[in-house]
Amino acid sequence: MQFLSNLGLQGFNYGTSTGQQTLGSESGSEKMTSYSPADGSVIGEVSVTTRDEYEQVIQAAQQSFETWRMTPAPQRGEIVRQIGDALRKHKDDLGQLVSWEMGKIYQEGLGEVQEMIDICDFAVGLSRQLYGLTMHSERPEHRMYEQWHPLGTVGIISAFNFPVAVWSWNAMIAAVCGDVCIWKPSEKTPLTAVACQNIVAEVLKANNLPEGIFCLINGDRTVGEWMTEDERVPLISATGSTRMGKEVAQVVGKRLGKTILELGGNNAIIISDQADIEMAVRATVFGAVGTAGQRCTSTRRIIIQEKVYDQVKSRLLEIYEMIRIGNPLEPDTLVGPLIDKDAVEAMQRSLAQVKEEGGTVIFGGEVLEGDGYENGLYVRPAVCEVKNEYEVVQRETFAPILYFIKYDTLNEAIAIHNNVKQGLSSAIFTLNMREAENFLSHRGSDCGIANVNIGTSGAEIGGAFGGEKETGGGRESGSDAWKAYMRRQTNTINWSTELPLAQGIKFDV
Ligand code: UN1
Repeated sequence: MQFLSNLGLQGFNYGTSTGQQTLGSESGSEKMTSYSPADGSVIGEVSVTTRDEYEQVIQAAQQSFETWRMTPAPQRGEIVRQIGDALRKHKDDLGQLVSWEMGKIYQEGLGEVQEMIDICDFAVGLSRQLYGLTMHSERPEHRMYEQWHPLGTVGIISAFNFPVAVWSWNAMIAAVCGDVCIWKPSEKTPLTAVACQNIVAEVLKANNLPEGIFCLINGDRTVGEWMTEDERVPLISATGSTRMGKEVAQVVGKRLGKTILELGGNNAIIISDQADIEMAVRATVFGAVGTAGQRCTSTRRIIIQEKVYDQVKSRLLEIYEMIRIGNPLEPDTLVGPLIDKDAVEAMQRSLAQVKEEGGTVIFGGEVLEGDGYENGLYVRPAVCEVKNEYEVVQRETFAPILYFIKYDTLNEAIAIHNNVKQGLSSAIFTLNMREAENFLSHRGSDCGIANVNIGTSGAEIGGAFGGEKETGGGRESGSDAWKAYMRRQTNTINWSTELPLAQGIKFDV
């Protein structure tokens, strides 16, 4: 596996780092093992962060913040530009590692690294902006404006399914904003994180930057909790399940810290009888089986107008028959393995529940056996006919299960669409402009992302990414999501010779 050594990875890897420096010792460290879901083989070991090492990381972060916040934002942008270049250089290797450690196909691994490159470019531009507003004072010869200052240390908790891109959305934006970061990646994908840390280290070294600007810690939830409980970390950005997000929100909320939460989705596509059906079906397939249904934007439900229901169903099943499932690094594969045994079991439980609640599994769902499938993590994507109100349909199962639901009127479709607890991504396929605008209007989709004639997954980095309701309300990546990484300050400057009070108050002393 040439890509491992190209990324500076060996059997044992330090999972705690303040930039270039690694903390811990090979002999003394507790270790966690990274397995490839592709074939169950061990890829490497990563040391678990101890409480002492965590303290050292926090202190390095706090110290480096003193210099980083005083580095002009465009110069911070220059560092991020160089990180983007380093990622370009390592795109193939990192794409392969993402694929090998997480299980998504190589094309999607490359796409993920491209998202990192894109966010670097975006952040570089942003580093010359970070605009505040000016406003007019009610008092003569006074000036009012607002400016944005860095927050401090940002804690990033990321999930296995986008093991590197989601970190970069947070870290690169935070970096140009003048913040320093501590990243705790998923325990399921620790090596991709070490690889990113190595790539960043090249740039830090070339620029003689202090330790502490980009930090890495590793471990289970205990390690995550040190950070969420820590008052020295003013912002926690967490991606993962709604259950995890609720816990993080409570712990951080208790100390009145800030959070950005990007949690579960239950994303649907409405397919109208006025849709380009072929286009709708193709978008559905990518959304439902891409990344083996393990994106938070994966398409979980399709809500189909009854006149085209049979047509959509037969065309979709035709394509599902042809989906090639296998080793994610093989160029022909479209669907790789699920991340682990727990994910396979959760999928099987959900399919059993579909039947218990009165639905039908009309295609797939089985765990594959035989050549290449020995580790039991390969499943055939499933299609089910259900009712939206089933408990199982209301839940996000992180697996390739697609639910079919029928509708008559568009109002009914939108009601079904919104009648779930999550609110991340959504789409309508229709060539009718009135239907499309209805879906995008105030009475339409209640999600953070709403698309017309494209699917629910595969968002571009330029928009703000995140969703409503149990999805957590946070926004990351593009648009003005950067504001969450800074603190706003309103400034009023008196350049007159008087001291007038606002609201015309007289207070003569
Ligand atoms: C995620 O699944 O956590 O929109 C992020 C998409 C990707 C990001 C998904 N750009 O599908």
